[in-house]
Amino acid sequence: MERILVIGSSGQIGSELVLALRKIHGGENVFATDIKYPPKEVGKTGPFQILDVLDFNNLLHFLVRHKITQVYNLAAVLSGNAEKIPLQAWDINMKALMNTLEAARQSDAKKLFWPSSIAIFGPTTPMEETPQLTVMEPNTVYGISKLAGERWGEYYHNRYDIDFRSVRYPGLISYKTEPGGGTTDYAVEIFFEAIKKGMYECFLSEDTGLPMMFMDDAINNTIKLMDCDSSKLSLRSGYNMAGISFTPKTLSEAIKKHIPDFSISYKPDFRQAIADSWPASIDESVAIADWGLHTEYDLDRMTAVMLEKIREQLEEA
Ligand code: AKB
Repeated sequence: MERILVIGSSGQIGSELVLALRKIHGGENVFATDIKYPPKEVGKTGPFQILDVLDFNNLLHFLVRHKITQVYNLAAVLSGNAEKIPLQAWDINMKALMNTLEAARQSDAKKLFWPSSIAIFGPTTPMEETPQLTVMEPNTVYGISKLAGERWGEYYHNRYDIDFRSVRYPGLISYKTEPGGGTTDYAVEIFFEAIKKGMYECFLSEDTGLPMMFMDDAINNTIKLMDCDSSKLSLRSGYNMAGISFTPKTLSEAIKKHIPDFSISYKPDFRQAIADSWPASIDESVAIADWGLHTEYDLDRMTAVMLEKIREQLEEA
C-alpha cells in the first residue's frame, strides 16, 4: 500500500492532483502539505498539514513519521515571478528539490515526482516539434533551475537509486485553482475575463505560439508515469509532454465561438521575452513509447469545458 506526500497541495497542480490520488489510494493515504491553506475539498477529503519543504529536518521527520513511500514535490516559483527575484527564486526552487531528494535518500520515500517544464529549452533550441534531446540553453532563472533539477534527479537515480520521475509540463490550464506568476498564465486568465468582462488584455503578442495542456490530461498522465513499471522508463530526466499548441489569437477565436462579442487586445510585457525563448510545439514521442502518454483534450473541447465550469463556479459564488 502506498503512502503519498504531496508538497505544494494548495497550488494549481497540487489541489487537483491530491483529489485524483485520493480517489485511487484512499483519502487517509494521501497527505497534502503546503505553506498556505488548501482549497476546501483538499482539506475535507484527507489529511492536510502546513509544511515548509525548505525546512529539511521537518520534511525528513514527516516522511519517517507517516511512513511515506512516494512524494510529489510541486513547490516552485514560476517563470514570471522568478525573474522579479532571481536569487531568491533559484534558492527556493533548488532547495525545495534538493531537500526532497536528500530526504528520499535518508528515508523509505524512494519514489519521487518533480515537475520539469518546457522552460528548460531556450532561444537556441529548435522551436517547432522540439525533440526530447536537443540544445538546452535556458535564459530564465526558472528554466535554469528546471534544467539543473532534471540533472540532479537523474544523478540521484543513478547514484542512490532514487526512483525519480519527471515531465516537462507545458502551460497548464485549469478552472479550479489559478496559477501564479507563470508566462503561460494568460491562457487561464483569458477564460475568467471573457466571462466576467467579455474582453481581455493579453500580456503576450497575438502570434506567440506555446504548448499548453488541460489539467485533467496533465494529472492523468502524471499518475500514469508514476504508476508505470520502472523497467519501461528509458530516461530519468524529464519527459517532453506536448499537449495542444496555440497562440493567444487562436485561443481567442475558440472562445468567440461561445462568446461572439468577446474581444482581445495585446500589450506584451516582460513575459514576452520569456515566451519567445520557449518552443511553440513539442515532440512527445518518447513519452508515448515509454509509458503511453495520451491526451484527451483538443483546443475546442478544452475551451468548452473551461467556459462551462467557470460559469458554474461564478454562479455558485
Ligand atoms: C510558467 O509559465 O512558468 C509555467 C511553465 C510553463 O512551467 N506554466
